[in-house]
Amino acid sequence: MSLRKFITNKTTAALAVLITAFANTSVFAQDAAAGAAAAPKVDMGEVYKSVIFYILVFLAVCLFIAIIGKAIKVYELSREAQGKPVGINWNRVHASLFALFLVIGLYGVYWEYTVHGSMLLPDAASEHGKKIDRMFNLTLIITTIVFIATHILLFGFSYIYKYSAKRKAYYYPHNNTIEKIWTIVPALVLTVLVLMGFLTWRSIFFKVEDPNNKPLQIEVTSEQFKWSIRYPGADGIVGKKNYKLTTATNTLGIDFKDVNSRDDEMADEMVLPVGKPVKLILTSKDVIHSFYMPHFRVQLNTVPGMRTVFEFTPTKTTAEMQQETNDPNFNYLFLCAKICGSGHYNMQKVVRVVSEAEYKTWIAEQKTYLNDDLRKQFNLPVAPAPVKSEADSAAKDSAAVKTNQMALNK
Ligand SMILES: [Cu+2]
Repeated sequence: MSLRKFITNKTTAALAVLITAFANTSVFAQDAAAGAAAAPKVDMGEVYKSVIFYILVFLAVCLFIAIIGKAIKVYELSREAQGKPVGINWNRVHASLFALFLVIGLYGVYWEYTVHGSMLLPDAASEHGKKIDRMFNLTLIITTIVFIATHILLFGFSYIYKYSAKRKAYYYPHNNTIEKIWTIVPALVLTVLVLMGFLTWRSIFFKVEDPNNKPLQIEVTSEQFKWSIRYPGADGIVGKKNYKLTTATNTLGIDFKDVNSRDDEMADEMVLPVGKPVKLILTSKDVIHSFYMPHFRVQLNTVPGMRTVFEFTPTKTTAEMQQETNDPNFNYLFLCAKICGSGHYNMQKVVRVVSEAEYKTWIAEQKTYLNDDLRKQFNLPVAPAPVKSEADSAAKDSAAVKTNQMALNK
């Protein structure tokens, strides 16, 4: 069988397949039309948004490319059969595509930095956040330089050194100097980055508590799919918790036998006084969640059966940030940053950073966790919880504590 006959046969076969496919589709279309006349009308608008639509588009594009590929192949085979030189220099096409890819790719990098760069988080609103931002920016600058340089080399060399019949490739298997340079330089840069990261993290995480500026304790408990915030009350100490005490009325399992728990307050939002250190105590009731405060550069896992602690100082009030971002609706928030189940997206709460005076007014309005039901459950006298100042709580033999102890002993 001659080559031309072979091509003609194959083309006829392909055409036959295509005609059969179209014929079948039109039969299906007729069936569908008959069905549609009987069935209630379906709004086809949604079809374009469905996954099936995009899969069909993808398959159509693949088919189109395959047809073009086959057409080119036929064109080349026919030229070859007629003894003509090769029609398309694929070597040059590929090299040009490499060069084009480099230009488009580099423009893409520029576009990402200029257009999406402004969508990054605003300046850190906490003391330690500035250190994290410094690390982030330094890493970004170094990796961007390396990224651009290596890609220019990669695609540039592919273009410049494309196959040429006039040139013979130089066999260059090994060079110790080059090996040393590209091993030692990245190793040094990475060592510096890792060390800086370690030292930055250590300076943020391991702090010596200032006795004159004790942090405000706030306990945050995560569960599928909500956060519970507990403030310590007048004594400044968040009381003990025990998961075995969890009931329908005591959902956090707070141990009200611990005197420190009795004045603990619940809050629906997190309100922080500006410039005062905050000590977050993080726990979880069910699975691992991740407590994330993007504007303060705070992120830590909440782990069931474990207390994780993070201390930070907010430096900008919500009002200041609203001015800075030119957005009167701006609000700080904290959210879950670990896919924890179907309602994960809904795990967020507002954080308000306010002046010390505003904070005091707000905290005075919050309800205590301890209510009459819980008092009965813990055999506590049904009376207002003793309100103690920090100084009072140190004096454990105060009358109020004694009364409570007696109630407990009963
Ligand atoms: Cu989550």
